[in-house]
Amino acid sequence: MKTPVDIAVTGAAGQISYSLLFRLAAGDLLGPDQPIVLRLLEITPALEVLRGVVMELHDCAFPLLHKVIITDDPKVAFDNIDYAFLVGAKPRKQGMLRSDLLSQNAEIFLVQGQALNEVANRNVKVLVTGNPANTNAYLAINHAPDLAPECFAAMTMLDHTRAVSQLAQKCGVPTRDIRNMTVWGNHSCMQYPDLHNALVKGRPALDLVEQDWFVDEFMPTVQYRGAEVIKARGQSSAASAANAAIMHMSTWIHGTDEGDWVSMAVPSDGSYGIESGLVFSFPVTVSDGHYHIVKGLDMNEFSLERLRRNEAELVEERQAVKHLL
Ligand code: NAX
Repeated sequence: MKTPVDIAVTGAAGQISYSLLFRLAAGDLLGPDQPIVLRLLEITPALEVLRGVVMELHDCAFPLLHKVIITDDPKVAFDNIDYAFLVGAKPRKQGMLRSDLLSQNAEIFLVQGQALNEVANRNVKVLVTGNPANTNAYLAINHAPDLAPECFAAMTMLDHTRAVSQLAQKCGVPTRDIRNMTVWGNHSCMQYPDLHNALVKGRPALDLVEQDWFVDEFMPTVQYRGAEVIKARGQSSAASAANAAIMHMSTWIHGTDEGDWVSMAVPSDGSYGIESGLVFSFPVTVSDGHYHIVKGLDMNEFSLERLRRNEAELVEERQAVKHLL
């Protein structure tokens, strides 16, 4: 029997976690022979609900679930962990300014960055899902000076899979026939789902779909998909977000397929003119547990303009939390 691996999940009593925890315990991330310890973080008032979720986890009798720890202390949650899913964040309430939301969530990620810095494994992989995900990841990186910035990423994988699915449906092919999809920028409606490099069964997507469909249907459908789900379901995306979180972390661990890439929001190294350090969604390949931004793609003015708008939005978000940096 292998030694159990410790995985932290924050916001563990929330809706995304209600799907994520069960998939982790079923072995969907680390495979059928790797036992895990789940270290679950919540705010104190949500611990009672979390106890109910943990009862259900135990009731599944998952063979791989070695132990579950619940806590409201980030240092307990992150103690010696290899993987962290930072899902927990405050939702935007009616009348709340975006800058207030940014500030309140920034405080959460400041504290969690510090705790990760103190107690997590030095090779930890930290995936920030809680919104505003890119800026929250930026905050955490800034408060974890002893961890490499490459230990962190923010989630744009749900935007990526939404984009893959839309293109596959349009072309009448299974999603496995789509390659080299890219979602650039911020996990917000500003994001740029880009078809210029996407391939459908090896053929350029833009040879198969009209430019009008790309700009007037595909792009807004992906950008506003979250709002459409809320409108229909009355609640925000949960199972699909959990799936994307597992897919992001799994790709980070096991690597990308030969000839393909995925979208991940990672600290910029200046590629495509994006300010270094900003957490920006790029096309990335992964090998040996490390992500690499895909370089040298041809970018037309339409694409560059959308990258610049995303960069400007992220700089603005950073400005709103600068008192915490
Ligand atoms: P819920 O409101 O259902 O759950 C959030 C949980 O976080 C709550 O149980 C809350 O008590 C907990 N929490 C709040 N502050 C905390 C803290 N300091 N430490 C630990 N836990 C804390 O939201 P849910 O639907 O699960 O969504 C979670 C986050 O994911 C939200 O910020 C949401 O906007 C974001 N999303 C991000 C996506 C992405 O693609 N990056 C897509 C899905 C989702 O909208």
